[in-house]
Amino acid sequence: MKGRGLVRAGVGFARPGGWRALLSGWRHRRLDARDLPAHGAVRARVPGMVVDAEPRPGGGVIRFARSELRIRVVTGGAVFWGWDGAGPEPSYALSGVVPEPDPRATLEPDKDGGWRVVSERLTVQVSRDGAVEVRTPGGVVLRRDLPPRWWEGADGGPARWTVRSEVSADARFFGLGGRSSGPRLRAGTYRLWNTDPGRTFGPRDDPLYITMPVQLVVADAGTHLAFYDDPWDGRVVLREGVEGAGSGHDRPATSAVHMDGGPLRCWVVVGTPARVLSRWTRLTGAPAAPPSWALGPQHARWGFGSEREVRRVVAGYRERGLPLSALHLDIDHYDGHRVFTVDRRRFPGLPGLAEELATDGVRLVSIVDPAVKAEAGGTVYDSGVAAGAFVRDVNGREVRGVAWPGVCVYPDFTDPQVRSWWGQWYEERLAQGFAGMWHDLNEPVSFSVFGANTLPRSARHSFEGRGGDHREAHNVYALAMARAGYESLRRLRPHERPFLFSRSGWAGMQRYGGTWSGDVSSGWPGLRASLSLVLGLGLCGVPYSGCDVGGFDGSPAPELYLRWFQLGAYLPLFRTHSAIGAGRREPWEFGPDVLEHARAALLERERLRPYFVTLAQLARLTGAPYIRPLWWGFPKDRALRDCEDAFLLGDALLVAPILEPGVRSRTVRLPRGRWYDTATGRVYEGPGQVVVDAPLSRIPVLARGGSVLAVRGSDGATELEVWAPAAGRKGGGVVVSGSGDGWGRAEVERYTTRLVDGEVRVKLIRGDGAGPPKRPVRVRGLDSVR
Ligand code: NBV
Repeated sequence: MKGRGLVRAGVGFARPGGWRALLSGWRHRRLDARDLPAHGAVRARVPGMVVDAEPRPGGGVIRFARSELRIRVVTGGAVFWGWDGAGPEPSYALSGVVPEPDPRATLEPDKDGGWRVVSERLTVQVSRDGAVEVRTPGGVVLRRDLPPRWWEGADGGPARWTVRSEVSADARFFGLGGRSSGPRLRAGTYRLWNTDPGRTFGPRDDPLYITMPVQLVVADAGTHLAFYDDPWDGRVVLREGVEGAGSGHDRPATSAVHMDGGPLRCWVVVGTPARVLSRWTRLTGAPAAPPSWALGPQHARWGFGSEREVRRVVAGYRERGLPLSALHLDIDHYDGHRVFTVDRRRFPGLPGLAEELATDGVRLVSIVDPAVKAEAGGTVYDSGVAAGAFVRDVNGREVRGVAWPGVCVYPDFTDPQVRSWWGQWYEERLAQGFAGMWHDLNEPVSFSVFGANTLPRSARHSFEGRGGDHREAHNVYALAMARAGYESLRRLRPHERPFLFSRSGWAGMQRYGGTWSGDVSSGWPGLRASLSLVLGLGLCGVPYSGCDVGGFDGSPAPELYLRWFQLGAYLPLFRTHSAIGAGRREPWEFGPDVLEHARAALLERERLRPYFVTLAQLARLTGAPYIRPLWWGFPKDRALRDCEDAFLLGDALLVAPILEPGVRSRTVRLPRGRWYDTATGRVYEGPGQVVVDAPLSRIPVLARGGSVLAVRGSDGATELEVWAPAAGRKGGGVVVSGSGDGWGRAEVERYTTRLVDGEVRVKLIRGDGAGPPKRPVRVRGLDSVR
């Protein structure tokens, strides 16, 4: 980690703080010293030897000398196990309904004195001393958790625990939230503590705003996801495996999870990547599908500063014929940086401005910070005090921190009443004309000159009435805030799908909305980090995200801006944004060539809008992220597993962004099948590597032979773009439409494609057979194959 030193510096903007941040850091440290038990001398505990076992639905309880293990296989290929009596609930990650135990799973003794739970899709083998293996029905070991160790807290403090797991030597790790290097996670230590890095970040900065104990493991033996459902602070140490290490034996890849407290419980989901994500999002909740306008191009800036400037920028888009779907207002539109207020001098008529922009098809989105200025007489503060909404210390006194408005207090979103209290304030935002919410600084951040830039670990939280402290609440703070916002928007605007995205979060955050990169640094490494982050989050079940196109700070060179823009156009959240004092990010600010190429990217994004709508709905229905690593359909292809510089957009497209300066062509690794360069029509056969052109005007995008994708035709109606299948091969695709921005039923159309006598036949699959497509069809690529 570079320079995560004592004093945090801004990037062309000054963070507030000074003596306040110094004092606040010092106070937080004092509170923790007073209110948290110190870790005394402790001895490690292991489960000991097996004693007996008792069947229960889906598995059973296996008792050991010093612990007990509950195992429950649930329907559809997932298994839960919990040590020391831990059950699946309470959990902030789960969507509420714990799936039914699989009635066919049976608990059986094994010949070595251990036990196993056998089910249709997996077997869980438990050794006499408490190692837990997950095996395929064919007996191949996917994961082996060695017996855990606990360190009981002296003075009744929480027990820390460690689990070391082995997976096969060829396995690759993905996930752990939004990480800046990857998406493949190399050997190293990854902390599980949501963190504002306090400055812009690049590829090696870790941790960042979203961490989660979710690992996706892809190996020849199969794919699985392991989730240790524990929000406490912790770290994961990954080590890569070595095939044929010493005397020809493989050295397994390993993961060691160390947690500072909380339950030791784990969910494992096995299957193909698509199945795993589907199962995972059924457990933790379907990803919210944003309204279709949130799939269009968006623009933000910290520091528009006035209504006049907003009008000027929006007019700039209109006059140049550049599509724009939403414009985001940052904290500079607040009165003195106070949440749920408006600076009336600079923004005298917000609802009117919103109406005016709406006539241009532009929605307004508002930033929402959780910290509330601690000032008697402040409307939000007074109402929060009356509602008992703010986080307190052990003695019941408000815990104060420092954020943009100055000295602040923090709502306790783990309290259901506080969530409803907070939610009422969204009415104020809607009344100002905002159509969507952008949650920021919810790690949560309290500026500090030293120590952690968050709340003290001893701060008390409600935990739905159970009680707990910030060590447990920290990582779920933003998730619970997102819940407050989402539920309130649903109540206030019951006929509209909420648009909400949040900088921080945890497992399950997709239920309420999406996220974005946060303050990615403006440079080529930042561009690469953005892609890693978005891909990695998708594999954790959070499909809707994007990055600050152009980077948050500084002034990107025109080429960097353009390449970033061209990548951004294929990410779910496509938004230009930058810091106060940073250079401009409007496409016309980089010269006429960049403007023309950016226009092409914007128009292509709009042409693909029906495809993005389809992907948003498919993410909701199946958990499949919009953008996926190249190995998605071929997890056994090792070359694809290591490929990090290209991705699939849905089933149909492969996008190969340019991530370095001066590059005008690049190699692209292709998964199996036929691929067309969508710009030149050239046809390629995968698997393999090809070199494709990447002039400044575009980044390479390839279409899969046989695919069907929904695009916007010149008359605005949705039509089908069909890429010719290879002779003798079938293809197909799905179009989901019909739900607009509301809750109407999404209609799913399934198509098949075939090449017959040199013609492409497209059929709509219906319950009673197949029929003609419902929409105009445009066949592409046929010339290349004739
Ligand atoms: O609200 C100001 C910024 C925002 O523009 C950015 O996108 C967030 O990630 N915010 C962080 C707070 C200040 C950061 C220095």
